[in-house]
Amino acid sequence: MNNNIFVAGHNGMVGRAVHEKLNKNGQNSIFTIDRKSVDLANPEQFEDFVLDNNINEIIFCAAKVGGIKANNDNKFEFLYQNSVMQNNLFNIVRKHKIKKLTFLGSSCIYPRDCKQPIKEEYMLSGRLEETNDAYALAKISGVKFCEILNQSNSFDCRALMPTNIYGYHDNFSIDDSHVIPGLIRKFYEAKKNNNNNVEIWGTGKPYREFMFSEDLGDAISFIHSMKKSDFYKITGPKSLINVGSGDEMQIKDVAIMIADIFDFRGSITFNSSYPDGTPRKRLDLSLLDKTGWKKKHSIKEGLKNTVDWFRENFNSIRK
Ligand code: GFB
Repeated sequence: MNNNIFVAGHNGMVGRAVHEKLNKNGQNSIFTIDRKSVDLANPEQFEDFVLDNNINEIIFCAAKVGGIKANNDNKFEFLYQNSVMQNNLFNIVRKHKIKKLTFLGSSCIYPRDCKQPIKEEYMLSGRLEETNDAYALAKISGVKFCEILNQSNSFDCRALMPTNIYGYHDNFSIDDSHVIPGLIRKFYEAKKNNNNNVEIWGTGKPYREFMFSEDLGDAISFIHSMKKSDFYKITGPKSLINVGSGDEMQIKDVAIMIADIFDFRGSITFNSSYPDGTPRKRLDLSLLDKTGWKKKHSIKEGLKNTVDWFRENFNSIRK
């Protein structure tokens, strides 16, 4: 049977990567919609869209996302907007017996001082990191909805927890972005303006695991298309699976890599009045490995591709 798959959030970095990947694969009908036409926070609009298009599968990449500062400064919005969209999603999945859902969370659902590498079973085993607890709580509720729905055999809700993502179509603003797009923007501006110093937030000591958006898009479409029995054999009914790259680095070293791509020869300073966030969140990828999926890009390639894309699209991108 041909499937009508709705990729929610196709204008965002991750949704775009998934959409492009599915379009290349080509066996199913892929549906997308702009926020101006259908607001996923509006329950009637969301439900009508699903019914009008006979949607029977959803890949849910729509979310309010941002870096450490955006998350910390706007907790209400991060909790509220993500909760409203997700509550509508799960109500629709349940009411209309949507055949398959792939839901995306984030590695920040795990406790701040979690044992490393982080296994899926560690969710809710300790306190959350404060800079992103609001976003994390919304995502934890999504994981829980998946688990609850999967208690009935008629549902198939897969909860994927990606690590820190970067890539094409990211948000390259200084204030709201994640670290890689933020630093790309800073080194680019410094080079352009002959500025000899770039300031990094925090101490530069935390570790992060970074994944290129094209690899995540590939992983999501791979996992979404797995047979139900094969997927649950790996995850069990909880359906929670980490998605990462294994490319873990200290922030200061990422800064040096980006500086090198720009051939920046000035100094890098650290402003510890900004928060570091969680010290480390390396994902355990044993379950992902069992699916047979493999990443295609090293961090070096991913960063180089992203910087090239940023340079080419500087005039039209979100800043
Ligand atoms: O990427 P990032 O904002 O997110 O920050 P988190 C990672 C680390 O980079 C932190 C440091 O230690 C920052 O202090 N950093 C250094 C910078 N310079 C910069 C800069 O110019 N911009 C930014 N943004 N950071 C987010 C969560 O946490 O991770 C979200 O807030 C989400 O909820 C996402 O889960 C994956 O990794 O700290």
